[in-house]
Amino acid sequence: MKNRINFEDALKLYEKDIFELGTLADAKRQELHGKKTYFNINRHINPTNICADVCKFCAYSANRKNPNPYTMSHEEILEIVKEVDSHGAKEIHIVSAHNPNVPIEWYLGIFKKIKDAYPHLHIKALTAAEVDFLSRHHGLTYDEVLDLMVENGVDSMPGGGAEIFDEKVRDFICKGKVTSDQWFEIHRKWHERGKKSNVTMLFGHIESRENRIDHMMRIRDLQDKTGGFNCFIPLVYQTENNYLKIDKPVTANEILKTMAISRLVLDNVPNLKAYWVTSTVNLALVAQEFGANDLDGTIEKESINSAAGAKSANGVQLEDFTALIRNSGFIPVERDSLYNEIKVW
Ligand code: V47
Repeated sequence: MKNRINFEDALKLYEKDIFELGTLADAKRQELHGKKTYFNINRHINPTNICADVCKFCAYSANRKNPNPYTMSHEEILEIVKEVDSHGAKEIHIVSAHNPNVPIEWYLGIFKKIKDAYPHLHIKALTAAEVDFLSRHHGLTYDEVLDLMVENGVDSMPGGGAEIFDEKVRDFICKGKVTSDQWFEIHRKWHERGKKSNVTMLFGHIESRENRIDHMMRIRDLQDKTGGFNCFIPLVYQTENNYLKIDKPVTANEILKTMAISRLVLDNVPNLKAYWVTSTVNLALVAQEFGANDLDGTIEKESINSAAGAKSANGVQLEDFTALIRNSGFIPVERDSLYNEIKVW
């Protein structure tokens, strides 16, 4: 592609004045999406917090700091889905810890049960980290796990488990979990099945600016080959209740610059999500001026980031959310999980 930003130039963008950078990212956003800001009506379900892996940044898994292990039954999960379906949710986002005590049927059978009862709901489920765990724990290849996902009704994959792809940082924050190469192998295989996925980046902990740019470049490379990523989601590290000792949270200035740079570097990824759960709603609204065109959704309940201090445990009200987007000068557009427009609010 012509005029692509290379690694060195991307890094230099951090030295620009924040508003100048915002203007550049906004131009790209406007070219792709105008003033539209997408969101969906969704529900996050986190069915177990028992985890075979130990990620230093995680406050969600049951461990010494958070000793409240739980594993939901399929009936409990279906009860939640029934309720959220009645509220008009269009997407169920299911992400679990890596539970070695349940059969693979517990992980996969629930998707089929949801799909059979609610064929209109989009199931976004299983991060590449979970796929890797299921493959290792149950002696299956990645292809076998991915085929089982498709057979059981998973529609798309969330972007979790990406963390930071730089191997040195990754080894420190989440040693033993899916490697960066494996993470990309799983998403490549998923895309080869004609399916879409998202990709995240966990930042604001021990990683450097170089590590962030390297992360973006690796995403851009796979996207050139498959075109399967719908959305890039920079996740702001939440500092509470976990084993990474980071005293100073990353500044709003650095968050907005990182968002803007990702909009410019990831020229082949159509959507940039400001995930209000980790950035706060206020900063997510400002991020609309710095390249972000998607604010995730109403969520209803969230356990992973709220365990680490985010104010997201109970989601956000639809009317409040759309009013906030509109009052900040953007057009709230409800989308489905594949970014087809449903309704302008
Ligand atoms: O991979 C864990 C992150 C992710 C912390 O695909 C933390 O649409 C901040 O991937 N501070 C799971 N983040 C959530 C996720 C996601 C969320 C929303 C939308 C989508 C999507 C995907 O949560 C994990 C990890 O990177 N996480 N602990 C923490 N202390």
